[in-house]
Amino acid sequence: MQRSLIILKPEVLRRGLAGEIMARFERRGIRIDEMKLTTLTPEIAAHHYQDHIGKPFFQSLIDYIISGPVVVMIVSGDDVVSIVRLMVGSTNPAVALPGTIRGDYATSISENIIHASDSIESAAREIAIFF
Ligand code: 3AN
Repeated sequence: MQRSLIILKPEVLRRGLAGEIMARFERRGIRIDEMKLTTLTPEIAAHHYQDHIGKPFFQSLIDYIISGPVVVMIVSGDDVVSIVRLMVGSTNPAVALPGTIRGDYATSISENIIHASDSIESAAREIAIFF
């Protein structure tokens, strides 16, 4: 049984899409183990996105993720890391396939609606930051 960390980014709550997106995971049979509504501090956001420190989009990434409340979830299930990544779709919504969350709800790479851990190791690191 694997675990993954999902963040529904600020526009999800601004646009009222949280229930719709969570329902996709529930319908797929993915279990939500923990969930909280929170507003990230710049420090927590930078810790979470530590791999992107120094990249040109780093500051806008932080400014965006702290711009409003987010929903943070731990989900679990067999192969949940890769299943969730496939459901989320490509980082760049311009090439995310219809039927994926980014392909259905996002158009902008800098505001691409959702974060999901990209490996079992990242999931463990990220879960320790938020829970
Ligand atoms: P993913 O979220 O698909 O794992 P990462 O980890 O490469 O993608 O990037 C983390 C976040 O940084 C993305 N969700 C996106 O918001 C932002 N990002 C990534 N690449 C770019 C880019 N070229 N320009 C602007 N923002 C970006």
